[in-house]
Amino acid sequence: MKIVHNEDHRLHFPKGELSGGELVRPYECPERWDYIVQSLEQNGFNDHRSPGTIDMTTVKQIHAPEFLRFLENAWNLWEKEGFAGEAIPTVVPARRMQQREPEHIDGKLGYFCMAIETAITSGTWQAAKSSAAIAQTAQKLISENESSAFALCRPPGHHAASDLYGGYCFLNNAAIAAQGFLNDGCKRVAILDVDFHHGNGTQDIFYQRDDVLFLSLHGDPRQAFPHFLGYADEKGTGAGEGFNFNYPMPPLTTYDKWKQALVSACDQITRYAPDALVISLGVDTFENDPISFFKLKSGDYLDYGSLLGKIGLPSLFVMEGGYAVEEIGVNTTNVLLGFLNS
Ligand code: SP5
Ligand code: ZN
Repeated sequence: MKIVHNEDHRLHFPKGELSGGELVRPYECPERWDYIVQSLEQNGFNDHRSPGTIDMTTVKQIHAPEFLRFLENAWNLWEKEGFAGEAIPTVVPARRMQQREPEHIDGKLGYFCMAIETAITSGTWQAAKSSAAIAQTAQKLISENESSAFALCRPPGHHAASDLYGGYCFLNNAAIAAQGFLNDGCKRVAILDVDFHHGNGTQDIFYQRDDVLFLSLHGDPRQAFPHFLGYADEKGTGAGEGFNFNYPMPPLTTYDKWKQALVSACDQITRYAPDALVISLGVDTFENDPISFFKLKSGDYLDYGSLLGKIGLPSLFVMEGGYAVEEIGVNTTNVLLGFLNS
């Protein structure tokens, strides 16, 4: 399996993440990438590729122009104000307030943000563009006949909607890849999101469409981030009705229960008969993840990787979350090994 990545992710590494009322060292850090690369190399994944340049035409099919303009300019506008820290919003357009993009950067940040733990820094836009390009390059490999590929994206993408960043995400790498598959001739694409958190951005982007099936297994939004999307009764609207599936699960969910949801999701994918499968691969379902509450063990990742392989579709793995840094490598690699040995 070809692995696509480069070093640009290091350009995005904020000093602070707002967590428990403190600015802590971000959970989403460059070491995550280092541990994954190390584990891949130890397990014989040595077919590495660098991404090509980003295809903005496809990105613009997923993200709003004003949002892309904002991401590109946010750091410059912030710096011009002479602020000492990193760019974090302080005010948001809550219920019954205007939904209009302000001119001042303080207003713009709140207008485009869905979760304020995510700081913007000088290198954020370049890192986000490279991360999307990684997903695009891996997608192209599959469209040109590889049966699978791994896009080692950082920063992740599944919380980013058409015009929202947050949850450590800026551009929705998986959604951009799915759109790339459609542009390259696929009629239908399925996105299976196995990150601990609901893929609110991906769901929102495709909620009214029937050419992309979205399924997400995640912590119940009543207890888990992102809290405001991911309920089981969200089924899609308009043409998209019946093409969105959520599997929220409670704290302390173990692999036997989680696997039942996965099997049910796999059945839906098979019934949909897509031309390609995108897997939003987060390993924050791990029992020792510092910000999540499922109880999967390292061996479970091998098992579910083989279930994904048995679906038998061209499959693109796109890296999302996972914050138990020491084990992120083995857990990620196990999914890919299980997939290849299915
Ligand atoms: C891609 C991805 O996995 N994004 C997740 C973003 C979650 N951000 C905030 C999580 C808040 C969890 N608080 C629990 C703290 C326990 N120490
Ligand atoms: Zn996550």
